[in-house]
Amino acid sequence: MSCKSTKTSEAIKAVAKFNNPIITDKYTADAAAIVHDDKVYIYAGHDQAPNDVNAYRMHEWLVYSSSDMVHWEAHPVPLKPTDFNWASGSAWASQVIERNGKFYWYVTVEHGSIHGKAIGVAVSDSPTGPFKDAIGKALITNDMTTQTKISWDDIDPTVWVDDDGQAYLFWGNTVCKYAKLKDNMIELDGPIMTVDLLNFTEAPWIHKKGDWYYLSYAYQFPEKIAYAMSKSVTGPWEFKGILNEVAGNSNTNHQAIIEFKGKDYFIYHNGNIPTHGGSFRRSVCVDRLFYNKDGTMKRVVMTSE
Ligand code: FUB
Repeated sequence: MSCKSTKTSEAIKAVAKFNNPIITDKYTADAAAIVHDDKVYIYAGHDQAPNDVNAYRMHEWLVYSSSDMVHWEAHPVPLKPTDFNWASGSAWASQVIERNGKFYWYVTVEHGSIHGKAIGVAVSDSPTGPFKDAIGKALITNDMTTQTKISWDDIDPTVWVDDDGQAYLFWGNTVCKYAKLKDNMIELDGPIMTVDLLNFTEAPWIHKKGDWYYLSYAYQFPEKIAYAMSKSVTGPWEFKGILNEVAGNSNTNHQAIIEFKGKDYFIYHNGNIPTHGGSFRRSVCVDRLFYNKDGTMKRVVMTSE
């Protein structure tokens, strides 16, 4: 993997560009990130498609950590779809969230016996694992009865724990869905609702800054990242525009937004590794994110631009 630039968190101030992509020894996609004990952890799917295969081949997720957003440490493979004995494969997009001293990892996988993608949950006492299946079955399965009637509409989970302790799961392709989670984080607690978002494709991500909630998502196809804002995690959401243009050489994009040591970061992927990089051999990147005084986010300037 690449380890670039100077040491310590002071490097964050000094480095204007991140020499993207930040990981170059493996193809990585769909990064989610958390901050824990002064470190950032990035969880990514491993794009393993051979150079002559233009299809997703994703057999494991990876985890990297950093104290300065510049030097990234690779940890042992923490989770695979085969760790869910009801799943058949496909390490698609995921998100880890910490609650009550445990780390819950919400993942997209292919279900082994119910046609289509499903969402599972793994749990660990450590952000780097080992993680194990927390339920023994899927949290969300595809029932082909929703508005989209596609087999991959139940993908891309993101979880938000609100200030009152209520946790919410957002997910979806074509239609953005959400539901409350019980305190145990492994059961839904109420009906599945939908959010009406302009040109929603997939990849919802919830974050909060001040008293604004942000719902960013992959918009159209090839995917840009757009976002909406609200004063409540349950909406109503107001569309605010494009945050990130189509990232180089990849039809998909998938974002994570975090604040770390007083600075805001936009984590995403592109297909820019020379020769074989592309939509099925993607690479995680990071760039700074800036807010306007009214809470809206400035368009992210990718260092590859
Ligand atoms: O990596 C597989 C799928 O591509 C993800 O689940 C989507 O968000 C898109 O990035």
